[in-house]
Amino acid sequence: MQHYKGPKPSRRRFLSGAAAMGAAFGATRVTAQSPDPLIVNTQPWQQDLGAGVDAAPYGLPSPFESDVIRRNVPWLTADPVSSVNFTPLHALDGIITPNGLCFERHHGGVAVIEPGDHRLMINGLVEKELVFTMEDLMRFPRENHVYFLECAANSGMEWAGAQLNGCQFTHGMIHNVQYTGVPLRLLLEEAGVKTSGKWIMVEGADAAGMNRSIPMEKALDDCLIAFKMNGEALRPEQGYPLRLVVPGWEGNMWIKWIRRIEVGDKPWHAREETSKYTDLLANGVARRFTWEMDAKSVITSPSPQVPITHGKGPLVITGVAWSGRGTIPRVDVTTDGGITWQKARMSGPSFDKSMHRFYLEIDWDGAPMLLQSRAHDSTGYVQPTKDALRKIRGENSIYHNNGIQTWAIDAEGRAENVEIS
Ligand SMILES: Nc1nc2c(c(=O)[nH]1)N[C@H]1C(S)=C(S)[C@@H](COP(=O)(O)O)O[C@H]1N2
Ligand SMILES: [Mo]
Repeated sequence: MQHYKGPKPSRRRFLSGAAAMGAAFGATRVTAQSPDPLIVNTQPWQQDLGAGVDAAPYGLPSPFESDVIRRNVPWLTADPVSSVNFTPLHALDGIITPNGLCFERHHGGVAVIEPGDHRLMINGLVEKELVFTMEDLMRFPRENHVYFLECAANSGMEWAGAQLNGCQFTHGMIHNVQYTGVPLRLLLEEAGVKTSGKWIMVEGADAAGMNRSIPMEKALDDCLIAFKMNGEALRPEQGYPLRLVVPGWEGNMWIKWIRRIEVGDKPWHAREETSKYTDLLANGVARRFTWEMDAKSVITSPSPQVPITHGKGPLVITGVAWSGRGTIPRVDVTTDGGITWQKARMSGPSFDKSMHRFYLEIDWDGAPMLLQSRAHDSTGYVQPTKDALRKIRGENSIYHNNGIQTWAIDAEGRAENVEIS
């Protein structure tokens, strides 16, 4: 395990919160002696007409944002077809993940499906087995909800100690979008679930199929059969034309390109295979099902990919927090490795099982910091330290690592992934 050995920050320096901030924000005083050529001279982009409304029928980000992209870690998996890439959390703000930046996790690559050829079947322990076309689904009442999807393996590489340098890689197996879809409950009611139907098995139309089991209680609660994300059609990578949304539960149950729902009396895994996503506990016993994602948070800036470049003075610390069990009413931030904590400012909508955005504005004195954030969810649960998690779950786990993340900031403003204990 890699532990932090740098200078320990002292308590004194960090008592200055936003309220104590006396310094001016970052702006240059205008004087006749030092005119800024970028404001006093006419710039090239002011001298010619720009592109017209026919230049970009589907708009893309500014070319100056070309670094804000999903990235993969080639050594993580043998093949990009059964692999994962990561959301650039460090470069985003607010709570919504833009569609083109949502991380992807495929077991058999992206299926390309013409919506007219797509079918969704409900079979098994139902009164009538049904097949829906996309057109059929559009006739059911639909709902809009913002939910996070987090892969159970998010931060999994960090169990044994600080490893990947950037929140894109340590925490980027998550996205948060607004879904439009039909409540799964309505489709199951249409088919008529028999009283013996206690589980659903959900299957994708991709080469991997997946076949995941979900208890009937959850299926009838808040699951959606979604066809839109952030207002537009699902991206192929996210399951176009249909995906299952399982709010608050681990990503691998959110079947993409969903084509079949089989109602059964027991979990599919009990019949066909063993679960692929198990949590190995300290006593060597594997926990077969862990569904809800526990409360978690991470500081997205400053962080290893976003060092502080403006020197000391006013500094905006920001990050995201989420819980599979509700909302996030509170996030605490420490700049001294947990000696003192300050309540961060939450900003933006607070939806159930959605990402939340927090900020802490400080007056940075230019000394090293150990930055951490700690989420509290609406059930009262508080995000644990990594050491506390290891005490319960041992050193051999991969999945469901929701421990507190530490970034060590040096006097130059550079950030590094470390662990302190
Ligand atoms: N059909 C199908 N559904 C799938 C997968 C898959 O490979 N095939 N991967 C699962 C896993 S493990 C995760 S974490 C999420 C990832 O969703 P995303 O690609 O939209 O991020 O989809 C899940 N649904
Ligand atoms: Mo996953």
